[in-house]
Amino acid sequence: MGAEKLKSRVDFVQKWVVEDPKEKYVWWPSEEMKRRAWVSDPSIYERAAKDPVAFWGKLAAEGLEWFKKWDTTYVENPPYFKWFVGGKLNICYNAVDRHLKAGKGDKVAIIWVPEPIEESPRKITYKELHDQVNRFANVLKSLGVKRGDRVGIYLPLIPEVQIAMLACARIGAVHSVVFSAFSSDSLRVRLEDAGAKVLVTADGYYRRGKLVDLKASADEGVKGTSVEKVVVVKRAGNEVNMVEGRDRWWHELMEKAEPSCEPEVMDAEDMLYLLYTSGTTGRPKGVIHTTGGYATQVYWTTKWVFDLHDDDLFWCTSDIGWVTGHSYACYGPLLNGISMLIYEGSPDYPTPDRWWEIIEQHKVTVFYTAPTAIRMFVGLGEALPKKHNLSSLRLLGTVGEPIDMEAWLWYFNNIGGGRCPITDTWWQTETGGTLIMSLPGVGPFMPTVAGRSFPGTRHEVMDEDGSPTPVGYLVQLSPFGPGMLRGLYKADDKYRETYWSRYRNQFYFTGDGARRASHGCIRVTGRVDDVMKVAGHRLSTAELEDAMNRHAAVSESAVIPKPHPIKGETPVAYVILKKGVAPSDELAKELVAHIGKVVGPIAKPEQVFIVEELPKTRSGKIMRRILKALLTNDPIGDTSTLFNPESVESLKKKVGYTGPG
Ligand code: 6R9
Repeated sequence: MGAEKLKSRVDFVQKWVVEDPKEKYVWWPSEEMKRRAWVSDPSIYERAAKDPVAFWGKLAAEGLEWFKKWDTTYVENPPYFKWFVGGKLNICYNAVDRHLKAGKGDKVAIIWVPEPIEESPRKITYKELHDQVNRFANVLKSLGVKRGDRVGIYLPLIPEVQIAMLACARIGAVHSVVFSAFSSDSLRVRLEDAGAKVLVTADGYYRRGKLVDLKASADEGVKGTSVEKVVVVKRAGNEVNMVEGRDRWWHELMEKAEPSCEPEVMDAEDMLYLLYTSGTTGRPKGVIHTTGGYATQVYWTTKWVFDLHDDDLFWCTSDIGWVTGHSYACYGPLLNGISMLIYEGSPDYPTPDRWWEIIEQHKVTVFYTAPTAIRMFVGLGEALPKKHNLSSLRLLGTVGEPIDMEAWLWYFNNIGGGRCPITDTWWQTETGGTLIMSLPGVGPFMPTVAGRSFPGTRHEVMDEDGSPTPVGYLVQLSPFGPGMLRGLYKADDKYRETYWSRYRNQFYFTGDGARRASHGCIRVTGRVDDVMKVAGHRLSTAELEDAMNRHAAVSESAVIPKPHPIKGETPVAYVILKKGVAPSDELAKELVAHIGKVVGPIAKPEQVFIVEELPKTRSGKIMRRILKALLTNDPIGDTSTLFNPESVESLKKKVGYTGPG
């Protein structure tokens, strides 16, 4: 689609060309959008900035029901800070009971769409959700789970996942959800670190029509951990091995459970959940989120960023195993008492227009997905969405990685019909909720540009020394958002080092690079550390190297993210074999499969190069910059500091380098 044609089709918005050619188009909300939006007055940014702490205090009081009001809104002792100190609440009570009290018990909370088309979608009202959550809370108690205990959740995207999370929150237990496509090894590492007492899992689930035997992975994953009981949801009906005394069926326990469970009175700063995420080391880190601040931030970001009203149907396509699923496919929508849709399966199964069919059928109004999915659909062509009536949509969102111009315009045009603003939301597992975006009633909406700091938060683009600069690192300034992580589980040194050491505890370092854009906006350009985003999934090179080095044939490895037209990035591995091991194509294939098994299928390297040597500095550090340039055919640059500069020549041949030298 030519830019001119696009321009003429968009008549509801005011637009102009800004200097930066990459930001050729800027859209503003229509009058109708402004009228409907919760926020349409841009002065909110200045008002919030005058006293951000008071601003958040007001939001916390308005958005949530507290059992006891807090004594102090914000206390900061960097790199630690607390919100709503002394306040008491229960997030499950706020997400469920409150809506029953308000007479909204019959409203649909969750529409669940199963992958197999023969199965009917399931609708769960707030009243039914309340019943299920109360029962499961009692189930957890009967299994010995107490306030503060950790519960592992390893489930596909079925409503039991939200029920289990809310039930944990109800009794003050800490949930730790593990992505269901992660391997048993990945599960074990997370369960071990969290010291989980109970695991909630399922027999199996469907992915692209194929049955995945989840219980078999769960059985492997709990081996040697502190898990005492396993609750199994019957989802796929596949044959499973139930271990006597350890494993119990969800439906049997639920049938017998008492239907009412008082919500625990939690402190605002009590831990709500752990979510493991990839950092710069081999082991994933347990990001700690607490109750009051997180609830406040996800409540308000859901409401304002997705502009949700009572008649909306919100669909966030993220799996629950990621933070996006936690905040926008569970807590955020439910805290707001709105209806949300969740879909179990693959976007293109059984037909490549499955998503658009779901939007049409259920009349989804606000749709939130990842650029990687959009890029996949760009490749499939415009005809697919055209087959469907997508006129119910009024707002679109993206998350997970920078969105390129082409994907943005395609999404805007073919899914949003040129009507719907796109809010490009920047945030991280660590920030709990989205922090940089454009508000739909305020704008502007610019391809490739995330937007402005959410009212009451501050971000800056800075150089190494902490001075503002047009191109540099993205940092967050005090007061730190209420939904921010409060630490890394049992890894305080790592917490200080990863986020706070660079700017001596003054600013939070995000790990992202960024540029200042027009209209006070920020364009986030991607990670500057060893974190990769592969099809929107966060992985670390160190984690994959660690897994690779555990293979018996491998002596050393380096995993490098390579740009990929659909996935954004894809891992490529350089491997040195142990002495006496003969290289072969079979072995390279086996190493790919090995990563799939040890980490999960999403982490499989696209290529494995078996090499003799890796370029190293005299101090023995692998020069990743060179390994990357070899993959992207960029200039290799200075090799004079290398201990083994001759290694580069043989690597060039190996990877088929065609760059300038
Ligand atoms: C929510 C989520 C965090 C990293 C983050 C950044 C990238 C997320 C983005 C974006 C550009 C956006 N990222 N949203 N980059 N524009 N709108 O994705 O959390 O999995 O922890 O990843 O994702 O690099 O640092 P998480």
